[in-house]
Amino acid sequence: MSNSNRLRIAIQKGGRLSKDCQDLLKQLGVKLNLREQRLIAHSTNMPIDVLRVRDDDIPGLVMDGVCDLGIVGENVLVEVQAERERQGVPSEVNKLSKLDFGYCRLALAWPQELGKQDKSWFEGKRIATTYPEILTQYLKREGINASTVMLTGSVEVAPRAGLADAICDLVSTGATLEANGLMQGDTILESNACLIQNKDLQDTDKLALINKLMPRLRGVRQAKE
Ligand code: PRT
Ligand code: ZN
Repeated sequence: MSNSNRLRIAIQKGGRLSKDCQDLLKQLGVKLNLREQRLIAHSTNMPIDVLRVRDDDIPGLVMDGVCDLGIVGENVLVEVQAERERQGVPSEVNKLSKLDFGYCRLALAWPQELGKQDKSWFEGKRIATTYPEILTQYLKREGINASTVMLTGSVEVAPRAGLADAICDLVSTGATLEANGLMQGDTILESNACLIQNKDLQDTDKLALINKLMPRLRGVRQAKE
């Protein structure tokens, strides 16, 4: 458990969610000194510390109680949750809110020249992905016997490089798939950034602070609508 009496929030250090997370904290009235490249940024006006880490580490930090809150893509949350469930380590969190940024979908794709394909085409194929747990669950659900090839980056080049027959990757505009001659198929998961809380959090001061921030968050979200 986090033994600090300051509320600890994990956000992505450098990546697609960083700017939106920082903007959101600002809109919630949390003043931060983010100038230095430090792991921890202390708020100057509230008892809050912000931990800036890789997005993949955020669910685990919250599940283990190292951080009280975290902002992460649902894609990463679901993947880490499935992996930890399999390992028998704590994998639950309280999902406090969906956020209005980081939208993307996890979708299957294959070389365009093969034309339209249905699910049966995937039988016996190799599918490259950064999300092997989510993909494996989908394949099981659909009764497809295919293998997964784990890649942490450049998933879209895997078919051309001969590493896999197809891919399962995040898509937002579709430009990456198009640039790599890939055709988009089924969406496996739709994802947004979300705010998560450690499910065992009991510290009354921290809970009171979260209760103060939540209406502000709802206000920020409504203002955007
Ligand atoms: O270093 P760290 O591990 O923290 O970052 P990362 O490189 O793992 O993640 P990052 O910063 O790329 O993405 C963080 C989160 O942003 C993801 O987990 C998603 O929740 C969300 N997100 C939203 C996206 C995208 N949109 C997205 N388009 N994450 C990745 N992409 C990639 C995708 O993998 C593909 O390479 O963008 C490309 C496709 O984009 P389009 O627009 O060409 O379709
Ligand atoms: Zn990552």
